[in-house]
Amino acid sequence: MAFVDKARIQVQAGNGGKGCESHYSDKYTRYPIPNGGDGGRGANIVFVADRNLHTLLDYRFKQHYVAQSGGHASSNNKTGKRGEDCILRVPVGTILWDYDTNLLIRDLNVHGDSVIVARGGEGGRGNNHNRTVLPPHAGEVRTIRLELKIIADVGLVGFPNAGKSTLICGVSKVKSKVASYPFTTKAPILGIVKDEDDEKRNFVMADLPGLIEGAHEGKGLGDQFLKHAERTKILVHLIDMSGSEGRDPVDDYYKICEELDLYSEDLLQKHRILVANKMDLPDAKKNLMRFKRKVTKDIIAISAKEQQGLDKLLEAIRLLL
Ligand SMILES: Nc1nc2c(ncn2[C@@H]2O[C@H](COP(=O)(O)OP(=O)(O)OP(=O)(O)O)[C@@H](O)[C@H]2O)c(=O)[nH]1
Ligand SMILES: [Mg+2]
Repeated sequence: MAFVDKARIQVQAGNGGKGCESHYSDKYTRYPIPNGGDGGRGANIVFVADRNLHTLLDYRFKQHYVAQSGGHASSNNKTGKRGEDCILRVPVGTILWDYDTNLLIRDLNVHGDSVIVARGGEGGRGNNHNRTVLPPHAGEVRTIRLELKIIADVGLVGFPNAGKSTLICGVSKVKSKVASYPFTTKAPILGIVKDEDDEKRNFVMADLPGLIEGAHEGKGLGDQFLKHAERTKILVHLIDMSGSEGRDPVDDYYKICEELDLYSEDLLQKHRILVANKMDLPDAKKNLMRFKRKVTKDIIAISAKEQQGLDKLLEAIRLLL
């Protein structure tokens, strides 16, 4: 499934620092006083959910993480320094599994959620207070499987050839196949629409396969992906305003609405942004005027191919999100 992102990494928590064996004596002490401190604790490996991240890509490039060891102790009762935790940030919705036992560790589904997956080793014991010196413990080593079910913020719906793939290619880095035959897109494809100035304004857009009449009954590529549309926050409904292939944009609009409604009422109730695409083609202006008279004036005109009107569309999406 295109909606699942996976990675596997090995983590190693920090080892404990060595404890110290030492004695204090001066000319007044009859018996030397033991004064070796304890070693510092090794650092933990911690996962934290972060809403500004969207993929596990980083973890596919770097697969080994080692946390800091604890500092060694010294005489005069000085304890070793504690290792600083190694924080691994993952997108909200990431599920962590132990690779070897296949047991669930944690489902990090709220921003800021955190979990320690590997504990740092205890520091070695020093000989102060007349204790025996003990060696430090090693940090935990673990293989973790990460799984992310990406939930798109925005889903693109519309007839085949409306220009959904052209649009997602224009606003994100994802490559979705564009061609002039219907059902070019056969599985959902996700793209991240970035805002250069503010990471918080990034969102995930899903290019969904085209809808046709009867999709709710499974016609065409049908309802398998309407399930995905159900999980998005808003829908962008794309209409080919040029009326190419002898199609009528007003008709197209009502047909798609009907399909969404027949599939589930929730889908029809979802926030939707109407978009008139292919405005660079000759008949588009005339059709748009008719569309505004007959259906609604609330529609954003763009040309996905010529990259016109995209800023206005992205602004409208961000406002709704
Ligand atoms: N002139 C013009 N052509 C466009 C525009 N947007 C898309 N097209 C063309 O329309 C055709 C279909 O575009 P796609 O982006 O593949 O359409 P789609 O909605 O993803 O289609 P499916 O994946 O089959 O559902 C391609 O030949 C595009 O080049 C546009 O704004 N203007
Ligand atoms: Mg497509």
